[in-house]
Amino acid sequence: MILTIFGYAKTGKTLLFNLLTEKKEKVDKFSAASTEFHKAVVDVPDPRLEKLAAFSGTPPVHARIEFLDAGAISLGEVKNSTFLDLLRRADGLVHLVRAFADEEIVHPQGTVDPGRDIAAMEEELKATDYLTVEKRLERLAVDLKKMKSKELQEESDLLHKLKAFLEAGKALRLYPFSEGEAVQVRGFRFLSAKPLLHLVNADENTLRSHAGLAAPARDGRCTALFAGRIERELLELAPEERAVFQREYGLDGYRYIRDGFIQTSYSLMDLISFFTVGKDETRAWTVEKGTNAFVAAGKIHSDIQKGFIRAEVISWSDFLECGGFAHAKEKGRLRLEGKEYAVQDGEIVHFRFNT
Ligand SMILES: Nc1nc2c(ncn2[C@@H]2O[C@H](COP(=O)(O)OP(=O)(O)O)[C@@H](O)[C@H]2O)c(=O)[nH]1
Ligand SMILES: [Mg+2]
Repeated sequence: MILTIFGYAKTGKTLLFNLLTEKKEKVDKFSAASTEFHKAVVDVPDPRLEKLAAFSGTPPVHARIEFLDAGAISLGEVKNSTFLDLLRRADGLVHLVRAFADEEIVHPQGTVDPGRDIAAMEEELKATDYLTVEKRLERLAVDLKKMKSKELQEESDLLHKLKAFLEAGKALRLYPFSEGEAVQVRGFRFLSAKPLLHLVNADENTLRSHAGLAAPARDGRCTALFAGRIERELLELAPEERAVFQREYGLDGYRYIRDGFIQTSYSLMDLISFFTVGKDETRAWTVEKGTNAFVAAGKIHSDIQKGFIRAEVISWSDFLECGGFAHAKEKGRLRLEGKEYAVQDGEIVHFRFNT
């Protein structure tokens, strides 16, 4: 899974990237917006997996996420091709918005106004898709004049609908694509169709005043708060000291980005984790919510899917409470499920299959 971080210059994107990936890319105040980008693949932290691995005595294998720090964007500039590609590649977009005050750091729009920036960036994504649609429609019009084609005509009809949808100011993630249509437009990798997280980078003073901006995931969009600089400073302290300073900043219940971010993105993108506990490894797998046992089996290995008999299922906490598979079975806590069973977040699944 790929998540791309983007936003105006100097919103703390690279700082966020560093916190998420434990990298040490340069975070700077003055240099002009750079066009370089950063990339890192990280393990998805999951305390449940760690506990299961400790119990089973096999090494934990985490799910992985690739983070791209796409660098700064100016309005009307998404069309820049390298940048656009970094956004298009993503399974989800993270828009980092500035809400921290700092007179030395110039905001490209002159003032700090996260609500305005959120709206502007959403417009930008839609405008980029609009251009894509328009360009393709022009091409199709030329081709359709030369020859009749049912396929091209269907594409043209659909794109006209999308164009109208965008003209009405709506993001494509709200468009009711049929399964066939979704396949038809997949190649365009529309930006306004991607799950979108607005992450508002505040400081200790603005954190509370912007609390109202935080909104849970809905329709593939959500807004969350982050306190970049304080977080980086706090992480440099020893844990005991950290608690003291956190209290001093009035951030007692503050959730560190490393802990909260993944969960926020998983719920935004409707993803869940299930686990396998085996002889060689204890492993986390990421699938879309509602994925059935048969599809989940295929995620692990096509042979497991082909020979699928049943899935033995138990929640991770029941598994630990019972003391492993054998005891769970004795106690009747292990469930037998068929192909159609929708795997739930945090379940351990043991597939029985014919070889
Ligand atoms: N005061 C303050 N400064 C921050 C915060 N987050 C980032 N910065 C500063 O903003 C500048 C730009 O940060 P950087 O991560 O390089 O921004 P980018 O251009 O979005 O990648 C650096 O000087 C950071 O220290 C914050 O929460 N508060
Ligand atoms: Mg940067």
